[in-house]
Amino acid sequence: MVNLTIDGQKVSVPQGTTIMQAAATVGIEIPRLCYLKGINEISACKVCVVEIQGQNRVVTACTTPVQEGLVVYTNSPKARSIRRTNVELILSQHDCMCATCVRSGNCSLQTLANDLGIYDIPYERDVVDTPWNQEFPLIRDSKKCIKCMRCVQICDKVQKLHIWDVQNTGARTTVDVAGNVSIEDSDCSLCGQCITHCPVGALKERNDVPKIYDVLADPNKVTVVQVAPAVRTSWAEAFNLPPELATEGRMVATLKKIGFDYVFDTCYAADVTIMEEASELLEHLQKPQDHSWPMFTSCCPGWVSYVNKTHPYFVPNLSTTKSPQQIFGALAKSYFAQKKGLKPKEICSISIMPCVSKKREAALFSMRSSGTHDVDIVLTTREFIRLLRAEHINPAMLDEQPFDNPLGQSTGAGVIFGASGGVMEAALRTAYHVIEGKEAPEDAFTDVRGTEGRKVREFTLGGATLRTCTVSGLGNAGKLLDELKAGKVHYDFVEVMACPGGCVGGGGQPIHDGEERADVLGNKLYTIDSNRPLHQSHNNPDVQELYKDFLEKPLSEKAEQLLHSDHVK
Ligand code: HC0
Ligand code: SF4
Repeated sequence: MVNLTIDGQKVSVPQGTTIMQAAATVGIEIPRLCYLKGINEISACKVCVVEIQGQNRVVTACTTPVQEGLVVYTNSPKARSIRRTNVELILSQHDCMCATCVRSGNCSLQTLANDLGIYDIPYERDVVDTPWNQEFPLIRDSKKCIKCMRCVQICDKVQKLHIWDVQNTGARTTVDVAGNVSIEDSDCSLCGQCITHCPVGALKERNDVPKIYDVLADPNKVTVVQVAPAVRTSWAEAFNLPPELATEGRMVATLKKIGFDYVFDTCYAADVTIMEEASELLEHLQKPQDHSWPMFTSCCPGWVSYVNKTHPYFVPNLSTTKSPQQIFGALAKSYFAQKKGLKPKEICSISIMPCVSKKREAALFSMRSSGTHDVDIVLTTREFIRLLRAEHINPAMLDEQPFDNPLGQSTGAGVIFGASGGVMEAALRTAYHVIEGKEAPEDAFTDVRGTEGRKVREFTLGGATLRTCTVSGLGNAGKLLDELKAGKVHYDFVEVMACPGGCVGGGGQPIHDGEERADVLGNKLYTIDSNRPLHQSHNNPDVQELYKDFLEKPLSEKAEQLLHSDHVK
């Protein structure tokens, strides 16, 4: 152990610990901006400077290891003054238009400047302004970039896509798309992890909220909104609602209050996805020679885009079942439209997702089985929260309301889609029922849960062994694909979600700088599953009715036309 003193407190920590980590063990949080634990520990911002007694210098706490006998002052006049200068220099290269910034009120630079009492910037302003396609689902504002390198590192180290890189040198240093290609031509999966790990407003999703106002004001449109599983875990944080008020019913009430005509649940469509995907899996198992192995889930558009762009020879392995978002859209503009005597184009289908990639998925040419876009507008959870605020809705004052029918009732299987392992577990619950002719025990497949990068399990179904693999994060997915290609590993059914931890950790979720919350939010979904009366997609009465009245059976001609895609684009 190494003994030192920080701000007058004795600290004893293992060798190799940084001063920043050592300070945290005694509750001292040293200000920082670029630091991301385990991902970006490069002292780029130099905000975490601390003074060492007896040495006429300051050091960066995030990269300096402790030494025996050090006496550290984290907020001495010298440390504070240098920290202040460093923040002022960062501000001199930053577009400080806070009132019009998407991250105002949730910006680590703004908080630091306020905490340090910086009300003026005593340096010449020098802000880089690079053009960007404002129609692209992911927007980069170079004027806001503080060159902290977090986006570069999260994309390099976790997602291993290497989309961002440093450009230019000296005062003109900035970050841009690597390899001199446009973002549209890059391999970007739109997972949005660079957005949720940016400490400022340099990265954001395209703002589609104005489209909602337009459609709400259009008397010729019927608005139909679906809400993704993960959104119910996080929307209420912005309103500081206690758990007893942060319910699905209150979320529905807010959407009704905004004025949407029908409020439905993506989890219903997730139950339909399972009916189709589990049937596909069984067909593959029955005729193994006719199919590519393993079968991959295809509900995450970040993953589907990744396979298409980086490992296209694996596209035939993707389940042809569309994602719940797109299944919902297709059913809203066919089954639901028919029930209500509406034409597809009279319906505006809106989805609220924890995801940026869903904006691109909805716009794909292949996602127009109703003859028009099946999903017209996609909002992220953050945009949904902004919409609620703009409508000055106070959710705490609203009574709970149920989802509308017939696309609103879901089982716990549909709910857990939002957590890594959820699609796999939901599919296994239904596959077991079909093969064994009875319901699986409640905890039969809980072993696939959790946010580990790769989980390999084996289950016995109908006397045969099914080898499953659940992967989250594109870095882990790339490694898996390479091993599969080299014949090093063999699985039957593989679930991949692009975002670490699955959709609950999605790139459209509320941002908590420096915190990874997929575990906590995933557990909320498992709690909702436990509290649902039904846990298997095949037991959803509304899904049963859909097949009886409209689709006939899974993988029927109509189901294939509306609910399946070859995912080639
Ligand atoms: Fe997901 Fe989904 S689970 S991808 O993360 O499958 O976005 O929450 O809505 O579509 O259901 C996102 C979340 C969804 C879809 C579902 C799947
Ligand atoms: Fe979107 Fe979910 Fe895939 Fe992330 S894991 S890209 S949030 S669908």
